[in-house]
Amino acid sequence: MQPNTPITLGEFIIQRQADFPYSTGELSSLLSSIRLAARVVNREVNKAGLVDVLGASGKENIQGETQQKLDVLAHNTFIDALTSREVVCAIASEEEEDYIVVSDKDNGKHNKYVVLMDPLDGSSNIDVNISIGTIFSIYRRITEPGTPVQEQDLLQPGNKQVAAGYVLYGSSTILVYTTGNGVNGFTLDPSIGAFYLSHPNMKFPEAGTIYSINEGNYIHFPMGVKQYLKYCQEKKGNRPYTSRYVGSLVADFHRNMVKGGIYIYPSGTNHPNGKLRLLYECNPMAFIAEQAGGKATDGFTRILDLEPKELHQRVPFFCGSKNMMKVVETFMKTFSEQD
Ligand code: P6P
Repeated sequence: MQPNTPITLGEFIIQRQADFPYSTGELSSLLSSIRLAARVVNREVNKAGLVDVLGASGKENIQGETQQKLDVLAHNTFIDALTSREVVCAIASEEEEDYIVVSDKDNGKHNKYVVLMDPLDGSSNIDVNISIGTIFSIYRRITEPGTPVQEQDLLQPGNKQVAAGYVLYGSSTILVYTTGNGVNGFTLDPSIGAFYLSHPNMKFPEAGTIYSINEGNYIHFPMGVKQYLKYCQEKKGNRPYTSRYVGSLVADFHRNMVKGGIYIYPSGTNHPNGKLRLLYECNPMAFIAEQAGGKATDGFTRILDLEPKELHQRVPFFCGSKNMMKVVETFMKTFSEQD
């Protein structure tokens, strides 16, 4: 190993655990299981194109095995990895209507954490080779160890998260996460399956010029968003705004966090509560955004303070550089009476 080789994700998790002397290692173990599943999903995502090239009907993969839809495969991979480590009592996934009880037993391990996740967000982009992502959110259970898991263990406000992160399967694969002490990004070296610290202490630039929104929905937008877009398009000066929208939340979010920008999926006449899910898309991304010095609201209220009502609840989502968020929220407040 070269002397200046960056620290691996595994070493980082252990190092950070040492920072918490009372930590008993379960969260570290949980994060390691996510690391393992990300490597497996990355391998399958990178093969997806090959299946299409071989003209497989999508029913068989190149080894003749039954081809699972990639998002179901990602779901199963993360579920298997999380349930094998005995530190998770329940899991909620975009792919399952109800949450999965892993175990109620109080064996001193099982009773600690719940995980909510979108195993493969933006999977409609797979067949056009556009980046996709996994999003995860981690809480401590509320109910007593050894008692049955209840919905309240899953329906917690985002401000109770103990960790959150995403995996972006892009030109390279990067795992970005926070445990409430800043945001760090780890890039996968697929040749040896190690994630290396490539983006230490990530910060949203306070200002930015990129806005990410599906302008095809313009006629459905609230007046505040329509006026904000007008402002962006008329903004003169040496840094005019740029529209960048991949159609994959993790890709748009990550680019905006690196370069400075804002992502908006507002409510509209076609999406009365917006499209994105509060528990396993907005809350984890909002936790990361705030830890990186950014901001996330539903246009009016901090995402992390929203009280969840049901597992797959949708909310409007505005997230990004603080200065851009201030401007769009001013438009939302000013024009909210006109909707
Ligand atoms: P639209 C993908 O389906 C997703 O949940 C996000 O990843 C993405 O930002 C958004 O929906 C795209 O939605 O309506 O613009 O196609």
